[in-house]
Amino acid sequence: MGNSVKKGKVVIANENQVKSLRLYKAAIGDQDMRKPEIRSYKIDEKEEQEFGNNKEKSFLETKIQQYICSSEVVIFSKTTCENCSKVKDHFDEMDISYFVVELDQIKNGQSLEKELYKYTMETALPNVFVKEKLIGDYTDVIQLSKDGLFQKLLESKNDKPKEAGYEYDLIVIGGGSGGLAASKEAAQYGKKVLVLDYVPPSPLGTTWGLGGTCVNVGCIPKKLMHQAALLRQALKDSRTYGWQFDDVKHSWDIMTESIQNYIGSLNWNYRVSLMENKVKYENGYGEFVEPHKIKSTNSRGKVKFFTAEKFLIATGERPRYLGIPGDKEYCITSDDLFSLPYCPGKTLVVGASYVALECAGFLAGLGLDVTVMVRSILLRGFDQQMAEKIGEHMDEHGVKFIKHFVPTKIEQIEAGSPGKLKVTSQSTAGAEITEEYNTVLLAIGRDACTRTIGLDIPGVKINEKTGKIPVNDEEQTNIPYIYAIGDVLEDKLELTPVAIQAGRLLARRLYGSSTLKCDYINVPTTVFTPLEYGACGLSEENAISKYGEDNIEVYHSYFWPLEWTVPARDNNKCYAKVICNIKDNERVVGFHLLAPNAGEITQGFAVAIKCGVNKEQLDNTIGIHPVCAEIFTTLSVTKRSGGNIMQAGC
Ligand code: FAD
Ligand code: NA7
Repeated sequence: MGNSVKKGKVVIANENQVKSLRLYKAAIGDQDMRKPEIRSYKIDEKEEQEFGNNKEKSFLETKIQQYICSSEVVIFSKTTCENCSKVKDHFDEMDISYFVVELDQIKNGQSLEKELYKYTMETALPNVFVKEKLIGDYTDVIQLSKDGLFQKLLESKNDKPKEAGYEYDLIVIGGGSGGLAASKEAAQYGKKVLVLDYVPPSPLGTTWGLGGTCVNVGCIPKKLMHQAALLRQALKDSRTYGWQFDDVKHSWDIMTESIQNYIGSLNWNYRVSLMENKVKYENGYGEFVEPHKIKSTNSRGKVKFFTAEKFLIATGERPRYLGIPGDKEYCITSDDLFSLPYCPGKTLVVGASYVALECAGFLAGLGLDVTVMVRSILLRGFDQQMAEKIGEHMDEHGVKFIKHFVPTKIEQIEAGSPGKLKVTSQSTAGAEITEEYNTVLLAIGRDACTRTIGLDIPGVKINEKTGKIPVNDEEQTNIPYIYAIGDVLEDKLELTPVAIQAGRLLARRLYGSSTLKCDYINVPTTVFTPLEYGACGLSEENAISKYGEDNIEVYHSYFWPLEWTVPARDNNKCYAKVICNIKDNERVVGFHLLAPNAGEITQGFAVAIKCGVNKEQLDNTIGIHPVCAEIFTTLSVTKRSGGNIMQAGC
């Protein structure tokens, strides 16, 4: 072989192959692929099993395509082949990362080798591909290196999608918090961007408009219903402040209509803003049909196809079901609650994480009879002392808790709006109970929408158990031209501002000159239970396991908001706690607050924590009187001391 790069040296067997090859060539083109971070990696066990079970030619073809696309440098090799070892040693010496497919280490590697031959016409291994082009074998690589052409080839860039035959620079699957932010940002750099958004109806038929979970069935309607519930408390308090009124009633219909009208305006604004930013929007369900090609299917079943150089998966999550008789027929989830056309009545909320407790909190706050069924603990993953205090407060305000039970059967006793349901549940110790409710709301977690979007076609890896997508610190999946952000990510926080930040920064890195990565540390958050819980940084449990109990100091105090003193309610139920790392000048590593408007307060302190605030600086800050947040400037009692933390006066 000569010393030039060989392009498209392929044996064509039949017309179909010509077509698929042409599509493939058009699709892969000359991509701007990043150097993988891992020096070299090999096929894992799962893929090995796939080979064991699948000898279909199309499967092998797809696999070869995936491997060739999977890294800038790809080596098809055998562990027993001398030249293969030499080429790997050569790349190691040159400090070049590569993806190696060891054909003698995978089941049916022989079948793969035969299929590979049709691509390369090379009988001898290794077969080395660089930027998806066949380079040749060991001697070709050495020759290119000697001529200084190998490094040039690696450094060469060509990111013109049209020349490569793509319609778009970027296709974003999912028009929620993350997808919309990323698409608009990418378009700011003059990139041609398509967003696909589609909402498969819930089992009860609920669906909604553009904007994703947060706007339609998450943060926005949740916070507004929380506000509706807080107003009831404010009405109660207002009597001691002199307000007089009779006969106050709440209308579920008016509340949901007002909230849904507002959401409708947000859906419209999103569409307008996509148009203004010249982002193409397609109301279709997206799935990969080829490594660089997406099929979009709309609600009438009409199908369109689109190609792109890069892809962003931002498909979010949908509520999980129990998998017991009657759950999908009769239960609702948060996807249905916020637009429910009738007041849910006596409600059982199943689950004990933040979605469950927030919904239970505002339903009870609206005056409904609410029970929460808890399998184990409240708010898994959050600071458990705070979680317990939230539970106590809800309990004192009328929410019932059934602990250590799970539902086993849901039966309809009476149809209606709402109807009547009989719920059979079993305790983790074995006892069975039954109870009637008008509505059963499941809030038992959410599943990532990744299993039906054809991710196996380009070869994007997901965690098989959770469906979540692992990415590197640049939100890049194992397939270099495919990225993922938001709730689909493995081990990342599931919050709207996190998805938005990750999406924006990704677009800036891909298309601008930015190198800034999303910082997932010290992200503030708030649980909108009746008594709001704001947190930033580590829980006490995590601080102890990270630094050791002796190395942290926990300052804490109860307090009584001035506004609650006149109506004489909830004395010393609000609570503030900061966790400091003693060995780092008492730097604040955990911030926790149970208070009205905890979200507003926590946001400000999150800035301080990001700047590295320590206890002395909190103490030296003059408070604003009389507000709840001033408690953080006067914390003096440590948990270790066991001192009195009840607030006696102002
Ligand atoms: P999403 O916003 O879920 O968007 C994904 C979009 O992709 C959806 O529109 C989906 O229908 C669409 N889609 C899926 N598959 C396809 C496909 N194949 N083709 C086309 N489109 C597809 N976060 C906060 O920060 N604060 C809160 O107070 C808060 N409250 C919440 C309350 C509830 C009840 C819930 C459920 C969530 C809440 N969250 C909150 C979490 C927040 O909503 C999510 O973290 C955020 O929406 C994630 O954004 P995303 O872009 O990853 O996905
Ligand atoms: P989470 O945070 O996944 O929590 C699920 C909760 O549901 C948790 O309390 C679980 O109890 C409970 N659960 C899970 N399975 C069951 C069954 N089968 N029966 C009874 N209880 C169960 O879910 P959320 O819905 O609150 O929030 C998910 C994301 O949505 C969140 O991160 C936001 O982005 C929005 P466990 O503690 O496991 O015993």
